[in-house]
Amino acid sequence: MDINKLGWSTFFEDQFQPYKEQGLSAGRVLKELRGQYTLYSAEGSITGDVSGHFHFTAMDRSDYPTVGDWVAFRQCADYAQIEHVLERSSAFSRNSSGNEDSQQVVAANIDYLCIVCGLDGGRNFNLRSIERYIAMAVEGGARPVIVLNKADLCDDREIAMLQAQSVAGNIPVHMVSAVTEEGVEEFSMSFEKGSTVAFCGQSGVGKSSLINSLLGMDTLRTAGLRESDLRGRHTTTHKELFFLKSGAMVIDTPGMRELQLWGSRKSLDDTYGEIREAAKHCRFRDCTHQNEPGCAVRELLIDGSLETERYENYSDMRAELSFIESKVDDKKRQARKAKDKQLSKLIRRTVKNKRK
Ligand SMILES: Nc1nc2c(ncn2[C@@H]2O[C@H](COP(=O)(O)OP(=O)(O)OP(=O)(O)O)[C@@H](O)[C@H]2O)c(=O)[nH]1
Ligand SMILES: [Mg+2]
Ligand SMILES: [Zn+2]
Repeated sequence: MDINKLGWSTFFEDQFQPYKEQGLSAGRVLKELRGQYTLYSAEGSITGDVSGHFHFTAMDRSDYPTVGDWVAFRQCADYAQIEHVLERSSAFSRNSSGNEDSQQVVAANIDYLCIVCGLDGGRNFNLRSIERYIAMAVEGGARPVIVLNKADLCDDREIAMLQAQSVAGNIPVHMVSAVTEEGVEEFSMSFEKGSTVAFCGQSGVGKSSLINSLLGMDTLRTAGLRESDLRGRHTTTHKELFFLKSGAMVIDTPGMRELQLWGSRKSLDDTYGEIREAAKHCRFRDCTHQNEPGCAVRELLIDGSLETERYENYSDMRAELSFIESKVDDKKRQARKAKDKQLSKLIRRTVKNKRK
């Protein structure tokens, strides 16, 4: 397949030039499983892993390749040794939520992030959770799309649509059913040739089922919800990119329980446009919109044009992101300190040697 059809662009071409001169090839990561990557390049698909040099120079988990990434690799017989990850044009990341805060890149170089919800009457349709996903899509530079799946199980579609639109702003909302396939055709036509679409959302909302209906075959494994609480069973366990006949590409991801935020506060304000606009009229420029006098955001609460729940969700996310920002800054400060120490040691040694 021609790699131009896989989302390759001048943005990647320019970065790849020096590696090309070193005899490396370009490939896109289709799948990652326990450190093994499946790549797609001009010559077809090949598996491999990152080189020793790559391990040595990688600083952070987010430096490693993820699904959707473009990489420069050396071909050794039928094995690929990945030497570089090209800079990402966009990414959907989250906080890896382990003991230490770190960026986990779920999918790279994506044009759209489909936020999939399930209208099955369980907890799989939650406006506050949609807001979190929108903020993370904006943060990573992907266009969010809200997908209301399982329309066949929904008693009042109009209400569900209105609820979704209340958080969507200008973001498109699609009502579909992977089972009856209603709305699926129109939904799939909204992605142009060569674009990459990542699917995210809680387990059991029907991400894999929807991708199966887009592919026109049952490629991906799906499974029913737990009857006791209508929660998903975490059926999908790895991320993978698939090609659609339309020329678009889709990435399936494992369901997440709750999206842990990653990024800065700036994109949050882009998600809540009305808060950003009102904030321009707050008396204090660094107003946190909590209890400062002359806060124009809290005015919106009083006159009812900003819903309390929406405001509270915003405040929670803002606090979460500030916390992460300060931790990341700490990490950077420590890394800089360590480097400075190294450098001064080196200088001392050089001066000493000169004196000898
Ligand atoms: N009635 C109905 N059921 C659906 C629809 N889409 C998916 N399902 C069912 O919902 C269950 C979960 O679907 P999956 O596709 O496995 O969900 P998923 O989002 O991929 O879940 P994880 O892989 O665990 O993250 C399966 O039993 C599907 O058959 C739909 O549109 N209508
Ligand atoms: Mg799945
Ligand atoms: Zn304010």
